[in-house]
Amino acid sequence: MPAKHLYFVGTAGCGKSTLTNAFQLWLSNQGYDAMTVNLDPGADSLSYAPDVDVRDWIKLSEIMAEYGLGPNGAQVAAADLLALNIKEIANVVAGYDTDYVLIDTPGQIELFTFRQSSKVVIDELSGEMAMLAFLFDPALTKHPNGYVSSLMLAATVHFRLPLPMISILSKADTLIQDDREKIGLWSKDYYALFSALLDDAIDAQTQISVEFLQALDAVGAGRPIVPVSSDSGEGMEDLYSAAQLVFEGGEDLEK
Ligand SMILES: Nc1nc2c(ncn2[C@@H]2O[C@H](COP(=O)(O)OP(=O)(O)O)[C@@H](O)[C@H]2O)c(=O)[nH]1
Ligand SMILES: [Mg+2]
Repeated sequence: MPAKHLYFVGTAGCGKSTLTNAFQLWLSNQGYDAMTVNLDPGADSLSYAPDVDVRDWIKLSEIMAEYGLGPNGAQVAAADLLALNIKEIANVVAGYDTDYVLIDTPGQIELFTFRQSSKVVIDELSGEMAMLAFLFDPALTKHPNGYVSSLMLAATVHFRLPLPMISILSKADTLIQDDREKIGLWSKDYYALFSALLDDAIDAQTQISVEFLQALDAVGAGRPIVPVSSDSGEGMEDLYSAAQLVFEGGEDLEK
C-alpha cells in the first residue's frame, strides 16, 4: 500500500502548521505511522520539528543574499527552487516506511497555488495517493460574505491543483456554537447561505457574493465542512474519516 499524502492548504495563519503537527500526534496515538514534511522555505519558526524540512535545501535568507532579492521576491524564487530540488526531497520522503505523509504548505497560499512549479512538486512528491485539505479560517468564514470568499478561494485552489479536496473548518474551538452550526449548515445547503446573504444589507458586495455563489453552486464546489481544532483535539477522527473516504472510496480525480 503506497503512503497517503495529505496537503494542508489555506491562507496565512489559518492553522496549517499547527494541524500538521496535531494530526500527526493524533494518528500516532491511534497506532498509525505518520510523518510530516515542511514545504515552506520561508517558515521563520515552526511550532514542531518536521521529519523532512525543505529548509534543509532552501533557505530564504540565502536566496535574498545570493540573488539580491527582498522577502517577497525570495519567496517566489524559493517556490521555483523547490521544484528543482523536489526529486531529491521526494527520495528522502520515500525512504520513510509510513502510512501517511502530512504536508505543511507555504504560509502564503499564492506561492503554492499560483506557481506552475507546485504541480511538479505534487507529482514528484506524492504520485497517485494524494489529496488536499483546504482550511477555512473561522474569523472570515463566520460571515456570509466571508464564507463565499473562502469558498471562491477553495474553488480556485481546487481548480489549480487537480487533486481531490476536503474542506476543514480550522480552529473550531474559537467559534461559538451558534456560528459553528451556521457554517455547517451553509456548507451543506447553499439555500441557507443564500438567505443569510440576503439577511444582510443588500449592498454591492452582497450582490456579487450571490452571483459568485450561483456560479459555485453550478460547478458543485460545495462540500460539507469538517470542524477541527488543533487546540482541543476535536474533529481529528472526522478529519481522518473524511480523508480515508477519499483515499479509499475515491473521489473522482478529474473532478
Ligand atoms: N485557538 C486555536 N488557535 C490555533 C489553532 N490552530 C492554530 N492556531 C493558532 O493560529 C496561529 C497560526 O497558526 P499556524 O499553524 O502557524 O498557521 P499557518 O500559517 O496556516 O501555518 C498560531 O498562533 C496558532 O497557535 C486551533 O485549532 N485553535
Ligand atoms: Mg505555517
